[in-house]
Amino acid sequence: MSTAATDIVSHLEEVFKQHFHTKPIIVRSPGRVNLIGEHTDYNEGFVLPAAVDKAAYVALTPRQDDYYNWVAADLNDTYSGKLPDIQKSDKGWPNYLSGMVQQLVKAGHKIRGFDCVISANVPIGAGMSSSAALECAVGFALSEAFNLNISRIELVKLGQKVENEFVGVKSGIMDQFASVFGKKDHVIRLDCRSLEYEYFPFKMQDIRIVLCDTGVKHSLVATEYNTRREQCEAGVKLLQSYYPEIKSLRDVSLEQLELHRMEMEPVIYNRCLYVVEEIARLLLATEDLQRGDMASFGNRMYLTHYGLRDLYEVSCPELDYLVEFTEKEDIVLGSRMMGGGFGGCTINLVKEENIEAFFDRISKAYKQQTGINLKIYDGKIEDGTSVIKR
Ligand code: GAF
Repeated sequence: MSTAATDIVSHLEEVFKQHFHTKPIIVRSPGRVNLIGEHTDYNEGFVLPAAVDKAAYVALTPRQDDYYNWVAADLNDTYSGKLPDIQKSDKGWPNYLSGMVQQLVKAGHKIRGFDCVISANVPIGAGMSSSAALECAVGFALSEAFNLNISRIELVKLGQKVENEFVGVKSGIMDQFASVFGKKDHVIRLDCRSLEYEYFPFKMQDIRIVLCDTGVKHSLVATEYNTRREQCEAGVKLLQSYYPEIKSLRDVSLEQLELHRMEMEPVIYNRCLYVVEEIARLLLATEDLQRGDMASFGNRMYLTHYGLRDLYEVSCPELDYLVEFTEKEDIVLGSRMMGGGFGGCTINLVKEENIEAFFDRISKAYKQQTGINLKIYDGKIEDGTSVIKR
């Protein structure tokens, strides 16, 4: 374990001891980066994520009654309830946990009450999927503690349902999949239709994944996200009247889209165009990766960003500034906004020899432009969900 992880686990154990008097099982589930393939998962396309070394940690023990007690160690906050009653909370953070409990019960898994402490070092609101990490960590801890034998893929699907049915975001499957199936020094190419996946080595001596956190999270993220999904579905619906075999944008070719462009509202056409291009772009980017052509991979990341900015319209001035700065200064191989959008991080591929200059120049420029201190994270690729201690 890294020093940061060891520190979190000790803190978790300490807080657990203060609140409850038993010895918990401790599990972790990581946040994720996504190299390319954004907003393609719910269109049944491909994604290329990886789990990172920042994770949600959960310490948990079963109780003999039906009370469940959550403690958020980082927030010094608590939340309790009694099964089978599960309510949404205005506090926000308990919903990712309660939502998982609800899904487990709905799926017929037998659980009783439990005591649980959580802590995380995945930055919240940075687009690195702190919520999926929490959901999967809690689901995994409950599975282990109550011997539920939940498979990894079931855990992923339950996590997605928490977002879709409890939290209210119609998100795809990428975040939970990356958190649970992550593999050290590998990216995962996931086919979001069949859920078949392949690991690709991503350990390069001379290239680092660097995340630049804008420090902003614009409002309406969930609403805008759900709207994008509806717009994609509207495009599919129109095309289905000509091509009944089409099930999602994954099945649409550029030629079909162009042929029916005039029948679509421009905004629907733009959304569909971005997704169709991005699915094709990811497949080419994976070939770049296999050939070790990271310059070409990086160029495709820029194209993804322009698509997200101009066609899909999920970027924001802060993200655009960071990406455009790297391009103007010609200091990275590739850069783009990452995740759902409207704030959070950019993901950058940076040559080792340029790392210091990159940190220095981009931090100063961003501060001058926005007044915000840029937070920079190392996107080190780690294993997915695991038990740390029993
Ligand atoms: C968010 C969602 F949770 C993912 O499912 C995915 O759609 C992503 O935005 C955009 O690619 O992280």
